[in-house]
Amino acid sequence: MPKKTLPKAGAAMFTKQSRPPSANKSGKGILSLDPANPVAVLQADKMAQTDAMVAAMPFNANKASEYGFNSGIAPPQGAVCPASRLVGASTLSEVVTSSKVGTQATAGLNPGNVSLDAVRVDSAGQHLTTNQGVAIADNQNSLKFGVRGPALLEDFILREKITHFDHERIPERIVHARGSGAHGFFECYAPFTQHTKAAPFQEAGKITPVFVRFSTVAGERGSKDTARDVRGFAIKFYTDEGNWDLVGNNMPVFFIQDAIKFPDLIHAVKPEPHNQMPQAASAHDTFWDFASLMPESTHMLMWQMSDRAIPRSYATMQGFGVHSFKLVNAAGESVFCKFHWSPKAGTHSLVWDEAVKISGADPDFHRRDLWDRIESGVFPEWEFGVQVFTEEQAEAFSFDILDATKLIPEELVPVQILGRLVLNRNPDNFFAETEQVAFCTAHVVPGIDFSNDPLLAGRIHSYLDTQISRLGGPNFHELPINAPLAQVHNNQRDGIHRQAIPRGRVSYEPNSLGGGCPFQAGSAQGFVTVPARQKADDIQDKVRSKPEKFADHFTQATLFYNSQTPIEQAHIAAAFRFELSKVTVPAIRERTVAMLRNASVALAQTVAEGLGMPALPDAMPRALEKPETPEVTLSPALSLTFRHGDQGVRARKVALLMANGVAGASLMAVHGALAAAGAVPKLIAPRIGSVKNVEGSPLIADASLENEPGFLFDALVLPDGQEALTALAEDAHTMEFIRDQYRHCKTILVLGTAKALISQAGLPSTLPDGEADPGLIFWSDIKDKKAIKNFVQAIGRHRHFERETDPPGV
Ligand code: HDE
Repeated sequence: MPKKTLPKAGAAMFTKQSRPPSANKSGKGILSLDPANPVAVLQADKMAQTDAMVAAMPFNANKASEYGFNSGIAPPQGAVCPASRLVGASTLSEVVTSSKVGTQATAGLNPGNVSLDAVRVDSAGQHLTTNQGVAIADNQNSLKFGVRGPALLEDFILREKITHFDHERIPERIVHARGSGAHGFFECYAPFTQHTKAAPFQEAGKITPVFVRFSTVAGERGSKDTARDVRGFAIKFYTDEGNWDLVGNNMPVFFIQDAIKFPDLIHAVKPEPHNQMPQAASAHDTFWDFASLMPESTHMLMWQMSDRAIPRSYATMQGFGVHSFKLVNAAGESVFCKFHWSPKAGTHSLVWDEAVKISGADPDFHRRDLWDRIESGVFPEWEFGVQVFTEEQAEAFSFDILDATKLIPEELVPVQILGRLVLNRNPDNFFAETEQVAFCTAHVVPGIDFSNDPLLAGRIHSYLDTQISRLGGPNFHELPINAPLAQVHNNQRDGIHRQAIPRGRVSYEPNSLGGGCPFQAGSAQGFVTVPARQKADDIQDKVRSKPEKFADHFTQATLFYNSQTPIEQAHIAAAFRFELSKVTVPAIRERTVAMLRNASVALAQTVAEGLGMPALPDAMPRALEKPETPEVTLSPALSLTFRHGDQGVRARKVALLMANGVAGASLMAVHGALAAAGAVPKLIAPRIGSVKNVEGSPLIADASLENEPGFLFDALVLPDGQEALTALAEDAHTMEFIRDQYRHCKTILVLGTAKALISQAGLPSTLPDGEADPGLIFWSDIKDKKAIKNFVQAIGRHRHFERETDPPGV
């Protein structure tokens, strides 16, 4: 839309030259127009211009366009602009210098991340001040009457400091309270204008700044990162047409189908209300009571019991928009779509025993991992893709695309890659950025629209609503992390903590006193809702019900389970066994297994045996006896192993054990090779500090066996050197270190005589089937470079599940 260029305000207002010829006439009788009185001249100018402008709008020309269906599809642009900034000015002397929304703003150009940069505080070289900017002479003592006397009420410095401290906390998010965030960018690979006019997808190479927050769902703000849980994957795109928040998860489906059940779901999974236990865990009575009464949750339960729920890193998990959305192009044509994020590093998870141990040793495991990756320049990266499909295709699917408990198999509708997401900057301040960021599913931009998914409808309301209590009022969008880079102009006013200082006296539309500004953008530039979404809805009236296909609760649960590799299936069964073994009411356990039986008899059978049930319960009655035949019965794309990524070792943490008397040369050769491959090698000794190296200068330990136990690492190197091996063997931490690495199916490199530690730790030297263990690599000849290469490749495979037994042998 062409923007009118307005004369600049400010100093120019005070010059005679800015006075239009009509000023004398309009100013008559109100001010004496003494040319020596520039203020009077200016006031007269203002009145004259105002009068002319109001007169130019004898009626609301757009009124007629507010009625009828077609007006709703293509609303017109609003009315005129003022002749100059003077007419809209609050005062005669105003100058609006902001480069974002001020007089100086250049039409069509969005400055960089002004909102954040303008408020970053750098205290280097600065003295302490109060919040009023008054220098503080003494920050050690409160003001007292005599050194041993009472403190004085007069001490405004003490009182300001304590009062601010008293109010440092804000309510945590009701769900997704625990999370971590980072800045980055989205880069478009190629224009996708045939399907969407959304700003980020308009041209190849276009960069859109983003802020991303990952989270768990059930735990409180200080809870552990490695709980078995869904992970939030929320992205705020600061597009040049406003903010777009894609608030998704690391799983493509959800537990429930209608927003009205969300408070029930969350009440069931959160710590039980009488004793606030358990924290960050679904393994308790109320969750499984609810879940087993809601058979539509079966598909999501499969995902939640899979290794997806215990990711190795935020950087190694997929992301999904979950709901069906719409893409809209410049011609107003629309298609349905699903959004996907796929990690370039591959999808990798923890194993349960490891996740439990990590939660004790490092509850910040994922937060630390994200921070470390970005600080060390190993930027997490994902490819962004869409599944695009038409309404006609959707109607023919065996499932309903408005049902958030269903996914669209990639084998049915392939994912088209549109660009990449890179996270390259940690926040400066956790609270100001990660805690105060406010994602809202209602934040969409022209080119993106909603589907009629009833779960999404509730979310469109919920997120904006929740920010009002969490961030204290309706102006949370003005917090720097939430402020769009695009300009904001509307007639919303006031409210707690208002930052913007709107100029002028007009705060309504239509107006003529502000020259009609800000005016409605019209369909050419503004957001227009796609009129037709689901044809079936048009012929129905108000109703509280669900579409018939929503009643198929099990077909896709079966699809997911059957598409997993045997090891993934075994993990799912073990997770059900663990969770249900924590349920104290036998009838809830039985009901859940009866429900599972509808998805997979084999799974139900394994779980029943694992729970010591005498017999497999009868299958739960189905809501829909004869579901439609699915288009796809096996979807390899649903297995974690399908997305192994580049199989590199970047950011993988490798422990190199050592003690006094270590043979340093071979150990440091491995260290060098790992670092060169992008891994993070760490020297671990019985205590931190210097360690005697029999072959050269002492080595400095990065951590101790006690403060960074084995399960925190992706791989292990056992050193050569008899004295060191004896010292390590005497420390039980070493044995735990080695056993955990082995049990969690990680790669172990054994240098020279360290072979002895393997047998001392009780590790079998072959796989259960007698084959060689590809994750157990022995290296005796330092000149043989092949062993290191094998080691790096083996780490790239992430795990050696061939080794795994249930129960574990080691
Ligand atoms: Fe959320 N959800 N949700 N959710 N959700 C929130 O918003 C809600 C749902 C998701 O990092 C809350 O700011 C309802 C699905 C993420 O800040 C709240 C329903 C998906 C985050 C809320 C859902 C999500 C939230 C809590 C059912 C995946 C964290 C604090 C209708 C597509 C965003 C807040 C962040 C957070 C409501 C279901 C993802 C209360 C009512 C499905 C990633 O507004």
